[in-house]
Amino acid sequence: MSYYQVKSLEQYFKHYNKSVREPRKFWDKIADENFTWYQKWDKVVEFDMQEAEIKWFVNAKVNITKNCIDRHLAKRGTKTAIIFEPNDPKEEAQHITYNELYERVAKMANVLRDQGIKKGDRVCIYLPMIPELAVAVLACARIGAINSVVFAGFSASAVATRIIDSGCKLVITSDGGFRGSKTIELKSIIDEALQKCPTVEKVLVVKRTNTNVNMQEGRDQWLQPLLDDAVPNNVAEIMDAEDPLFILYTSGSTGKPKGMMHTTAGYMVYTAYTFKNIFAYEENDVYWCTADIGWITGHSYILYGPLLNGATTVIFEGVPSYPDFGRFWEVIDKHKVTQFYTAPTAIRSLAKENWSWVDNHDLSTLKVIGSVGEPINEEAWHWYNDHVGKKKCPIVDTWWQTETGGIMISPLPFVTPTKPTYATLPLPGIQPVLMDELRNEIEGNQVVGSLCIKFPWPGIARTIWGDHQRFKETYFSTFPGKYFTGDGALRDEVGYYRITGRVDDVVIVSGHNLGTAPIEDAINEHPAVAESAIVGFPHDVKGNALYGFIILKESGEGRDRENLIREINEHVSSHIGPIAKLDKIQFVSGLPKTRSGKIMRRILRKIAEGDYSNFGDTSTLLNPEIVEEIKEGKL
Ligand code: 6R9
Repeated sequence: MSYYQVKSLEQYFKHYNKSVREPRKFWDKIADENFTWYQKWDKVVEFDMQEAEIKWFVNAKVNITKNCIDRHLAKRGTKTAIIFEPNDPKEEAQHITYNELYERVAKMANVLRDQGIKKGDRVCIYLPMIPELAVAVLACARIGAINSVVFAGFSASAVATRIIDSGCKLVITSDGGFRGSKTIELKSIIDEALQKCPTVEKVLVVKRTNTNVNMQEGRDQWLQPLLDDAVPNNVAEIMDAEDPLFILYTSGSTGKPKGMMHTTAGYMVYTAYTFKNIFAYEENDVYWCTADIGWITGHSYILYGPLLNGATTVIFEGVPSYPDFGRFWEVIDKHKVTQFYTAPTAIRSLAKENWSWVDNHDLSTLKVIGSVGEPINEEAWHWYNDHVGKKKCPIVDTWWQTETGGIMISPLPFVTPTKPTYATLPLPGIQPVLMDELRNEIEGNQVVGSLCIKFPWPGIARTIWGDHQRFKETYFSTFPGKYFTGDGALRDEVGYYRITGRVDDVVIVSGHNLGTAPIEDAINEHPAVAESAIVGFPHDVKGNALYGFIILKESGEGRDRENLIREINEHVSSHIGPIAKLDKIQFVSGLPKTRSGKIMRRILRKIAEGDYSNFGDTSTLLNPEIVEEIKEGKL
C-alpha cells in the first residue's frame, strides 16, 4: 500500500496544498496505486455541483469485495480479518481469518443468487452485530445487489418505511438479537413490517437467540441449511465505478428519511485512504470501532476501511454497560486493541462511573483513540485523554456524515497537534469553507459560519434514492455550487475547525441523528394531540435530549397527564424506535408562530435550555403572548 502518509505538520500542509491545486492528480495516484481494478478510469472526476451530478473514476470497473478480501488471500489468508466479541463475555470470541471470510462471503453470495437476487436488486439487512451482518453486506456487494442495512433498534414501522422506499426484494434478519441483558425479537418485528411491504418476496433468517419464531411458508427460510449446501467460491460481479453499492437512511429535517446512495469506486478509495491515515494503521494492529453497522460509521470504519487495508477489525455485539461498566476496557485488554473509535455519548456515560472500571484494565496496547458522531465536550475529551489514552494516545476527533461517506476533518495522529473539542484540519483532498448568511465565503480565521465543501471528493453520496431533486435541494441549493453540510462551525486563529452543531432541525441524541419532523408526525397521530414541536436541549450523557411542546385537542384536555405522556412516548417508540423517546413533555395552549405559520423553534430551543436572556427578534411572531405562557409552564 502506498497511500501517502505524512509525518509532520509541514508535510501535511505541503500535501494539502498540492491536493487543492491538483485534486485530479492527487486522487488519481491514490486510486491507481492501492487497489485491484478490472479496468482503470477514463477520467478521474466529472461533476456539476449546481445539478448535484458527481462521478468519480469514470468508466472504471471494479468489485469492492475483491479489494476487501480476495487480494489479501495470498499474503494474509490466515490473518484474522474479524474478531467477533459476543454480547455475553462468557461466550467465546470468534476469530475469522481472511480465508474463512472469503468462503463465508462466497457461500452467502451464492445463496443470494440462488434466491434470485441479481445485480441492482435491493436487499434489506436487519441483523444484530454478529459476523453474519458483515458477511451479508459483503455478499451483496459481491454480486452487485444494493444493500440497505437498517439498524436493528428501529421499530417495525420505521423498517417498513425504509423497505418500501428502496423496494427491497429480500430481507436478511435473525430470530432475535442480544443487547445487554435484553433479547430483541427481530423476526417478529420484520413480520409486522412486512405486512406493509409488497415488494419483499423472501426472508432469510439467521439463528442467534433460539427464540421461537413464526416462519411463513414460501417466504421465510432458515439461512444455515442454505449456506451448508452452497459452493465455497464465487466469481465477483464486475461493477462500474458508479454502480450503487448501498443505501443508508439518515434523518432529514423534514419528511421521510433520506436514502443516501453511495457508489462503488469512489467510496472504496475514500474509506480505504481515510482509514489508513486517520488511524495510522499498521500491519499487526487490532482495530476496534464500537459503532453499529446500521450506521455509516460501521459501514465505513468497521467493514470497508479496515478490510480494504487488510486489517483486523473487531465486531462487538454488546453494549458498554453489560455485564458491567468495565466491558469496553476489558475487551481492549482481552484483544490487545491498538486503535479504539467510539462516540462522545459512550464516553460521557462511562466517565460518570468509578475510574476503577477503566484503571483496572491494561490499556497499554492503545496507540490512537477516536471520537465521532457529535461534538465532544471538553470534560469528556479530557477524561478520554487521561483515563483511556493515558495522555499518550492522540485523540482523533473525526467530523463527517452519512452523506460524506468517510471522515473529512480530523487530526492526523502524531502529526496534527490536538485541541480539545476541535476536529482541527481537513484531510488532504477536502476543501471546507465557511459561508455567511448572504452566501458569501468568509475568508480568514477566527470566524464562524455554515460549513460547506467546495470541491467534490470520492466518498460523497451521489443521490437520495429515488429523489434526486431532494438531494439537490437539501445539499446543493442553500449555497449554490457548494455542498452544504447542515452544520455550523468556527475556524480559530490557526485555521482549526470546531463543529458547533446542526443549523437545521436535526437533533443528535446519543450520536443518533433524529429529524424532529418525523417525531412530530408520530406524536400528532395520537388521537388526543392537536399539534407538537420538538427541540433538543443539552443533556449530560446523551449530548442532547428531546423536549416536546404539545397542544392537546379539546377531547384530550381532561385526560390524565401521566398516562398521556406514557402513551405519546409509546407512539414515538413504535413509529421511530425507543431512541426517539422524549425526555420532557410540556403541554401548552399554543406554539410561537411567525406570520407565515412557521414555528419559531429558536425560541422553543431557548426555553428548553432554560435560557431566557435573549429571544432575538420576535417581531414577526403572530402570538408573542404565548412565549410568556410557555416560559412559566416550563418543566
Ligand atoms: C459519522 C456520523 C452526521 C452529523 C454531522 C454533525 C455530527 C459527527 C462529529 C459531529 C462534531 C464530530 N458529527 N461527527 N459533530 N464533531 N466529530 O456521525 O454521521 O450519523 O450522518 O451524523 O453528526 O452534526 O453533521 P451521521
